[in-house]
Amino acid sequence: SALQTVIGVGKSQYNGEVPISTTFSEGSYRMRDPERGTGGTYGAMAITNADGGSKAGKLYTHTTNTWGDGKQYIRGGSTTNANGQTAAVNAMWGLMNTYDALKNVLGWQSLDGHNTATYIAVHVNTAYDNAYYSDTCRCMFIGDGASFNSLGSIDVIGHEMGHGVTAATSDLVYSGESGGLNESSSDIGGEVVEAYARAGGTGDFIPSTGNDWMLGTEISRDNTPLRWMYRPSKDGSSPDAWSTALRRLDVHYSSGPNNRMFYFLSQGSKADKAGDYHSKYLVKSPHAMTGIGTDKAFKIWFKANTTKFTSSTNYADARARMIEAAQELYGAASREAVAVQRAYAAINVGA
Ligand code: ASN
Ligand code: ZN
Repeated sequence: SALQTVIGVGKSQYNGEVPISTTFSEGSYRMRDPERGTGGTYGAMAITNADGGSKAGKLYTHTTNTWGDGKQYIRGGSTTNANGQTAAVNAMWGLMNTYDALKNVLGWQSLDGHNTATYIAVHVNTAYDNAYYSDTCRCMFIGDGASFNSLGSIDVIGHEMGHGVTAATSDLVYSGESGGLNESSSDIGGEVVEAYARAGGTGDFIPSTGNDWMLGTEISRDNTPLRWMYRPSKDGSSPDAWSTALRRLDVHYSSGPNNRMFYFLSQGSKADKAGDYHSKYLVKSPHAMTGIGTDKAFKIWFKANTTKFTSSTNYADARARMIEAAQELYGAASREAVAVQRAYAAINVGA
């Protein structure tokens, strides 16, 4: 595309005023970014307005390059929040950071690694409490929420984009243990992008701090996240460790143990002791371990999911492939490979 990216001002709902990528043509600014993806439906990474429908709708355009007002969109409300631009700002900011984290840290471009552009449609359906990825359009749909606030937080967008990466690579089947791993891969992606964005979104490294290890904290109206990676059972439905019962659970619960594995791999864990029941790091002795940091943990996970997993990979396979990935990246007898083994042992997979 001959069009150049112009940086606009976005008033986001969860991250204050943010710089967002747009282009200018035929008298208006358009929410599209040809520097973060080519081809696809819009020839660029883009944000569209579904305006209460279930289809992608129209590309966002505006007469000036200042967008949104930072407020929750209320359909038919007295303030219509600058035509719902705030949700578009949220989406573009989340997508820019997700794209940059994958490219700058891993050298992976867009969903498929080949820079095929994706897009997000916002204001999908009415009072819609969800967000999802569709492989048909290689795009994402985000609702305004009813019991939640607008679902465009960075971790949710990183999560949905993660489904696109998985669909283009391992294609883990979305049920049973592979479904739990598919979901966990998206939760991992969401938290990693959150850490990346909070560090400024420009480096080539995922920091080990900055994210909260909970999915959907910002979209919650009562401070209750959707999922807790450090202790999945806090949601009342997810197990903290693998068992044979796991395969029958909803994929958003069977993801729990692998989420916890990733948390331990990054942050480490401490041996159980009486009275320490609420520790994030609590784990049965002898599986206490030192974490290797989020950057390395993510590089190992991403390599395993995109080059080693198959559609039917289960928890035991994932452990074996993760050890292989760590050995290839950091050495056969590396502490990183041992840490992967320990992190899986801590969730009852292998010894
Ligand atoms: N938001 C959900 C997810 O991405 C939608 C679904 O159940 N697939 O996991
Ligand atoms: Zn998901």
